[in-house]
Amino acid sequence: MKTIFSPLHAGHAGQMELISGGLVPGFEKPSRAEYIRARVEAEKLGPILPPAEHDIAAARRVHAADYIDFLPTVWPEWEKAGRSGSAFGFTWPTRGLRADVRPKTIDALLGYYSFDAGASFVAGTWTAIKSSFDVALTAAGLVKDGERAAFALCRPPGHHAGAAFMGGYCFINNAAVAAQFFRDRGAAKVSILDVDYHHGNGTQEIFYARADVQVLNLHGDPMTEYPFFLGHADEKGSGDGEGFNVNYPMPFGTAWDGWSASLEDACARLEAYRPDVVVVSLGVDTFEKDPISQFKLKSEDYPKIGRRIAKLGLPTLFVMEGGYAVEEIGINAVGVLTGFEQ
Ligand code: SP5
Ligand code: ZN
Repeated sequence: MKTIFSPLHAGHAGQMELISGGLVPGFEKPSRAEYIRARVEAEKLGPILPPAEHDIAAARRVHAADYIDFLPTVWPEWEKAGRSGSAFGFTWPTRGLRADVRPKTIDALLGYYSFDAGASFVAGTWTAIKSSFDVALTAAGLVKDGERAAFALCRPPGHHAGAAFMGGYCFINNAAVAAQFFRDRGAAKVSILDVDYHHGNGTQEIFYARADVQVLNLHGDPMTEYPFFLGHADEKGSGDGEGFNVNYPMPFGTAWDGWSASLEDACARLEAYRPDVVVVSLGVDTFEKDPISQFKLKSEDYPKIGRRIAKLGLPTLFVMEGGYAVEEIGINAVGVLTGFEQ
């Protein structure tokens, strides 16, 4: 299968992250994408192609226009305020505060448009976000034009980004943009299968009231794992979307046996839904050596994920999400893809 990749991701570098009581270099770093790209080459998965530039209007199909317009302004406004370092918020409109009034300063807006301090900006961040969006849409275009599958090697990732907020290393929800692209180009139904260790809260929020995009999510139980405030089993969709959101929260320590039982159930529901196309939010932070996660999948398990997805027999777009054990991230992510092609 073809891989779409942009070197522009590399400008999103050196951003800091608040974790376990300290400000540390972000786990979501450029070497992640480079290890994956190198493994795509080593395994001869197929050609690696650059993205075509796409109109940002496609992002407004799933995100609020004011949120999308805000993103390119962050770093310039931050510099205008005399700042350096990493731009992120520190005040959030939680229960009891006003989220209906849009504030005016960069500090306030960063809080207004985020749910955590995990999506911070440096000088090259907007260019990287835009390139990641272009990567997703270019790969989606290949699948729309008849390729069995394509790999969008997106960085930064997207599944924590909601209609009007960033967080969890995510800014534009690449998988959601791609799913909407398929809908807008004639697909009647799309399924998103999110196998990242963390719940894809942004993807769930975007499609929660819709029956035309089924969202299946396998992840660490939010009672004890980030993003904490969404991803429980009783979240099944609302209104027209009732029954089209399915969550599989799993406890710390979950290994292949437990995890693959959830995958099996998700695949059965996906088959029953009969979508025209599948978007896989491909995170490999389920790996036993992941530095911020608590599942126990082994490298030998990833090709099995790919084989199960291939058995669905549907056009499939893989969109890169998380995975922070950088030495093995290429082996694991590309393992899914080679498993798919076997
Ligand atoms: C796309 C994606 O995978 N985003 C993940 C964002 C996770 N951010 C919060 C991580 C908190 C980890 N806490 C465990 C500390 C272990 N030392
Ligand atoms: Zn994750």
